[in-house]
Amino acid sequence: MSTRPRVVVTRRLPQPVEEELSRDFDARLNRDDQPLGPDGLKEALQTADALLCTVTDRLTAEVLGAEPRRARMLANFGVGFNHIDVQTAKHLGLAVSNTPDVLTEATADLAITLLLMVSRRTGEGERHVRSGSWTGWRPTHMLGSQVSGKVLGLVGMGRIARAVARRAHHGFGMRVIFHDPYPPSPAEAASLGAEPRASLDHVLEEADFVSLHCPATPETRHLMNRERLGRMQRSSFLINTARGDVVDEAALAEALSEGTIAGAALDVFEKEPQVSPQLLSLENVVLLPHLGSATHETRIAMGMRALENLRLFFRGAPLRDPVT
Ligand code: 8YV
Repeated sequence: MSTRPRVVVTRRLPQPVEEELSRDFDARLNRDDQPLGPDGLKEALQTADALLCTVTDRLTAEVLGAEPRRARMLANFGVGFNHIDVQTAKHLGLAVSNTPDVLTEATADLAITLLLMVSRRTGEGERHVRSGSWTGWRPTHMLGSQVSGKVLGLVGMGRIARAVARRAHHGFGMRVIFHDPYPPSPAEAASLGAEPRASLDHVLEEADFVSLHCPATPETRHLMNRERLGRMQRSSFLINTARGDVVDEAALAEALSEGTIAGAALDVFEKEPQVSPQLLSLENVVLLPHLGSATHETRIAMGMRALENLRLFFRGAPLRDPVT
């Protein structure tokens, strides 16, 4: 019998990560990459010492309560952990870690991708060409909004927002404003060309582009509701690479249809992988399948970071990235 800790890996991971996992642990890999579902997760908690889990695993109080539980640790592959009931995990004495830092640059790149896509109508343009509808160049065809020199409003100013600010200010000459209850130092904000605003409403009212970078918590659920979307300018755009829960998807679809705002670009949704049918029918919204951290380099780095936390835990050392 193996004396190495048993780790259930809930989804397929990049090959180098699976190789290291199999070398250092009694790793139960998920070869066919099907989500485990509540029953599979309960079984994993009952039969393994740790789970290496992802955003597709809903680790609710009910699931975590599976008895008798063998697992002592959840190593989350990802920085966001709103799919884990962290309070219950803490109460049960389950350690939880995440993978910050390593996905900051990739996610910031994707936020900028979305910003450019929605303002320059690139999704629409692609659909136009592929459908064979393009009849040729003309001066008034598919005009979008200029990005350079515009105002970017950041909701939350953590690691990813700062990386977005750097790109926007130093790359596109954008003026950056932000609101965060825990702001960066004035010196750091200045180095990013970013100015604080006293309230979220100030950011919404002033920005040409609003990009969301706050965690999904009970307090931020539907932060972007009908009223707040109404505070944005009619010519402005909403970008979401944070979590779907932060936006009231129905209110957003309404705002986009009625022209309350000019467009939106979303990488995350309230009920992934479902996307509200109204959004699917609109041209002024860009829809991506949760690709924020989806580069080879970043997904390998995320796996290695989860591995590092697992190794530390089973060595009895403090976790590098504890979230409980
Ligand atoms: C991941 C993310 O793709 O890290 C996060 O919070 O949203 C993405 O980078 C996803 O969470 C993987 O579990």
